[in-house]
Amino acid sequence: MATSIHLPTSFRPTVTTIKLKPKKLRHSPPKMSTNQTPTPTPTQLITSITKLIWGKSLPPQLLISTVRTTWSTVWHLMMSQLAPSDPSGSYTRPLSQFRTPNPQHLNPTSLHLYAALPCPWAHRTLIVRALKGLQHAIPVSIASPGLDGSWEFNDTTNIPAGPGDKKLVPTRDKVNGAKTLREVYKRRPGGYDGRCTAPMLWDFEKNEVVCNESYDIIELLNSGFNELARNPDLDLSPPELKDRIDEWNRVIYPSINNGVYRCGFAQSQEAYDAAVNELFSALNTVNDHLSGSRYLCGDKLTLADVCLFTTLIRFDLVYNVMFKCTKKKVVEYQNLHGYMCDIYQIPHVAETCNLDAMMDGYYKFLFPLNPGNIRPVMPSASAHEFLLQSHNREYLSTSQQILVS
Ligand SMILES: N[C@@H](CCC(=O)N[C@@H](CS)C(=O)NCC(=O)O)C(=O)O
Repeated sequence: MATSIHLPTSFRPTVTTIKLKPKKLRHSPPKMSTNQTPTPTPTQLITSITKLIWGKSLPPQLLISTVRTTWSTVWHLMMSQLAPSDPSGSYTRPLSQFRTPNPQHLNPTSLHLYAALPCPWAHRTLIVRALKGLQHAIPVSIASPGLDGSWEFNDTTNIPAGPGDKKLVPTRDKVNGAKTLREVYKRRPGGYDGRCTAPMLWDFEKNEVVCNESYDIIELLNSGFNELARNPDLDLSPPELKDRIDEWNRVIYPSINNGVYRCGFAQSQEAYDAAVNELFSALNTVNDHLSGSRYLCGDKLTLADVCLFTTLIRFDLVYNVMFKCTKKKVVEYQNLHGYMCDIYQIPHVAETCNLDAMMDGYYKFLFPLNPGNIRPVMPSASAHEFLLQSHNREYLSTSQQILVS
């Protein structure tokens, strides 16, 4: 039996009906029990509803304008929840709730780090933990993004560990056995109803959130647990560089780290224009500076570099496309790109960079920015092998910093 599809008038240049012949099946179709009605898929359901509303011939103009209005309304609704904005449509990042832990009040042997691989803020903590040689002392559970936008624990995701099988991959919750990160936050005395963000440092003796602000956590990992660290002599925030680190952070955080989010989450053209101009002006400044300096503050890698790196490594993979940071790619900036490869090649850093998990996290889960969930192909210049190419930046250093534990 042939199926007829009637096309709407505007789609009918010469023919009004297309006859589709069903394909001959090579194998007999699976038998279904006669008293079982198969549940329709969401797409079949929507198709049936649209047929009910418009009949067989869909009026495309009406369909398009209806979908446009619905989509845009739902998008604004979702964005107002996902990415709160000020009246001009500029993204305003909510403040973290658990700040500035005092190392003197902490028992380092009862701490557990919750992180997530796509997240640039959590990535900072994984890098500092690895560089300080604290992997054995501060265990980590790695959450994956869930379909409802929250963090969940699932060690059966298909994220490959990558070359050498050494990269971090999602895990179950190793300390609380929770299904979601929200469940962990809620276990604290008094419960919790706020945003359940990663990274989060947890005290499993007190059952309490110690901190959920990445910069506080990296400062703590850098200097708070030297008695346990395998690389205690590495100081990523030495007193003599503190002012310069702060100066760079004042540029990098608003314009680059949060700047890419201000582009991607902008809810007006004006807000996007302001964010994108600020972002690329800051990238130009940093690129110029890096022509004569191996790292941001000279010969020594600091926390400011860690913070810049976690945005750079995601830039061409994700932000350039999905957050419309399109003026340039990092690979087009000679110094920034070499600098990114230089940091990637520091022992243990590449293990914290799961490029597949980063791409999946943004393209497949960050609804509603990519509703089709289609993950674009990885740019070849962002792949692991390319990042291992020689960067020729050693000549910029005059002194040697011991980075390896
Ligand atoms: N200021 C925080 C930001 C952390 C953050 O926004 N994390 C995101 C992932 S990239 C998150 O967990 N979002 C979940 C939510 O907002 O519910 C930090 O630096 O630690």
